[in-house]
Amino acid sequence: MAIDVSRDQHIATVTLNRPEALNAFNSEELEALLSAFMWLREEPGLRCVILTGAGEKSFAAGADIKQMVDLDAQGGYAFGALGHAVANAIERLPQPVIAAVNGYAFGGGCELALACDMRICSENAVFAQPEVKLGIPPGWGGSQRLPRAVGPGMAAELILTGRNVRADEALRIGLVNAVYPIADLLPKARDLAAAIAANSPCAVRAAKAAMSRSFAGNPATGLDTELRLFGAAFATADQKEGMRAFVDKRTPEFV
Ligand code: DAK
Repeated sequence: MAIDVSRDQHIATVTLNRPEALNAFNSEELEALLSAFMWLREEPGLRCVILTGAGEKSFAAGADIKQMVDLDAQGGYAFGALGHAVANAIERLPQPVIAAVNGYAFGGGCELALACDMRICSENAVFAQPEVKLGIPPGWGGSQRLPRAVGPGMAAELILTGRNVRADEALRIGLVNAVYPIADLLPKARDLAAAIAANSPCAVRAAKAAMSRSFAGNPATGLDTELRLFGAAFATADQKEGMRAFVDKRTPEFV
């Protein structure tokens, strides 16, 4: 199977596992990844997801160029739509998703990392949106999500030149939150996931849902969403427990 899913208590790890093609995605992998995320959203007790690639060389080298080479416009649209469905499923997962980028994140690989809530990477990571070098524009959301992550001017430079971004630059421009030696990447991703999972699951989901609206067109819509979710949080047991624990000077226990 090209997509591996494992679970440790509140945290799931999804591993892209097609090392012979540097974890590039063909339709089969995309379908499997979509199924995995549709399944994860219903998993009881799941609080955080880590997305990573197998091996020490590549997170994902993008869409499968060998599969795309002969596509016509209709086939290209269908392949693009499948990539969109996967990126949207990641972005819309109620639980936060951390991309642990362990090497190349090119094209669709970079775009799936961008659909995650946050990215950390290894020292050997290299990011790029090289689609323009292949005669296509980014097709899995990179034109929308990269400007959000690094600002419109830097996104324009990266998308229009297709140049590589190494880990130190990725950190500097805000594409990743932290850079680690490759051996430390997954342990650090798990630490980050555990820090999230220790918090109120209701509040974490509400915060993710509200943040997702901050880029959904009209900022007023995002602010309205934030206000609605903030009010709704006061109807949850998590809010009662979290605030009661503070008052009682103890650690909250969220169930
Ligand atoms: N697709 C298919 N196979 C790939 C691949 C890819 N993206 N990347 C690597 N491979 C395969 C290689 O062909 C090679 O296979 P064999 O020749 O051994 O059979 C194997 O993985 C190892 O690769 P290399 O031998 O090239 O390894 P190196 O270490 O020398 O180089 C590399 C690593 C990552 C620098 C290089 O492989 C590379 O440049 N790969 C291509 C990266 C790339 O350009 N990715 C972007 C793909 S385009 C849209 C829909 C979708 C998209 C856009 C629009 N619309 C509908 C509008 C998405 C676009 C993309 O993601």
